[in-house]
Amino acid sequence: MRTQVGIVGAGPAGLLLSQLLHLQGVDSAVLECRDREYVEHRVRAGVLEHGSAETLREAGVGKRLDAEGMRHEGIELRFGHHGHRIDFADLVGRTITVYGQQEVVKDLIAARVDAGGDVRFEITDIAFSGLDGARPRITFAGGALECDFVVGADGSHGVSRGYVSGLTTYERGYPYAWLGILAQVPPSAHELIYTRHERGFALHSMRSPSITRLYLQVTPDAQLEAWPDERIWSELSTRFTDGAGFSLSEGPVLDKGITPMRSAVATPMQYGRLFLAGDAAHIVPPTGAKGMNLAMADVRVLARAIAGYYADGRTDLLAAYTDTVSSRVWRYTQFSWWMTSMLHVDPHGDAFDEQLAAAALRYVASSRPMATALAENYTGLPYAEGWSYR
Ligand code: RFL
Ligand code: PHB
Repeated sequence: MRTQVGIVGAGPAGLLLSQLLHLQGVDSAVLECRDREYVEHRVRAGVLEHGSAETLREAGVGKRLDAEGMRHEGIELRFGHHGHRIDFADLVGRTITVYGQQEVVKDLIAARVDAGGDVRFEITDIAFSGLDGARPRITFAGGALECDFVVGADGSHGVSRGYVSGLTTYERGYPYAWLGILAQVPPSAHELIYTRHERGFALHSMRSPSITRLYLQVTPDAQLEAWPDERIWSELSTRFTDGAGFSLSEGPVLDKGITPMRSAVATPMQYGRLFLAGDAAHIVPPTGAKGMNLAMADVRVLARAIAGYYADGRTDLLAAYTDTVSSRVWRYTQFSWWMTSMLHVDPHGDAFDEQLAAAALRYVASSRPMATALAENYTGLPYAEGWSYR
């Protein structure tokens, strides 16, 4: 079997790449180890930057996003018993769209399948060979695929990154994790609320007018068994309510999970004919809502570079891939680290750390330039080549 681009992983990165390549006449096959049901129901990110929403529209998968996605013009930061709105529309003239990652994944799979695209599920034991030649091969249980290029879009636990020789990984762990729930109850506010309470961080988000998404800072070793629903609601309520004249609506919990927090950037993001995209190459803690957006930004650059190779025989865009994407990767790595440190309570921190975090939050709440910097990063930096994909 042959294809032009063999893509490992049917997450936002792999699927969007396959779709963007298709629009430019380049064939690909997406190989995913899980089944379709699993990837379409994995609850994860929820915030699309201005540019990610535009990219999805340009990729031809904007219909349900426009009908069901919730456009937000700002977020609230809550600390020291007060809430402060960061007005994105006013500060930077851009907005975000709240739309679940699993919906993005469903839309992209449907588009690929409708166009006769090759997306294969439950493909296991993936291995690569010949990456430094012109005909790399992907082998897997029961088959093999010969390609011109291999893309590792297999997330943080994937196998692709292990094939990049001379890889350096820059990493930072954090002394906390997020416990996230999805609840069958209308959101308690119209916008996202990021709260720093003395007991720890909490986030109010949503998926639809009837589904709320909530997160709670917990210790990195926290176990779900220690967090029955009543304890979660009680802790969320304490952290959100704190003198703010706000009451949190409760409802049946539909999904529950604990996510460790980590920053990591691997470089180079390529080796021979192999290119890494999305979480396979870098991880950010979720506080800045950047992971899925960064994955999409990588793929825009990669789709252009691969299309440039087929259309004009260009190899310069491919050679420059790591350098091209690195500045956004590090910008968002710094932003995500900053949001995370400012909003969480470090269990090993002292009173000095506490004062620093409070000072950082007060500065954002009181200074238009600082609020603008937050808004600029949160709504997303423009792509180097401008907003439009084509
Ligand atoms: P994914 O989505 O992990 O997809 C990788 C795919 O590869 C498959 N795979 C393999 N397939 C074949 N062979 C193998 N050996 C394989 N190994 C793995 C996997 O099954 C999977 O289907 O990576 P991708 O496409 O790079 O996308 C990245 C995003 O998923 C991730 O950055 C975000 O979810 C992060 N994130 C957020 N990002 C945002 O932009 N905004 C947010 O609001 C946001 N919130 C979040 C988040 C992540 C969270 N968790 C659970 C990690 C909130 C949370 C709680
Ligand atoms: C979400 O809705 O899942 C979400 C929103 C904002 C974040 C992280 C996750 O920073």
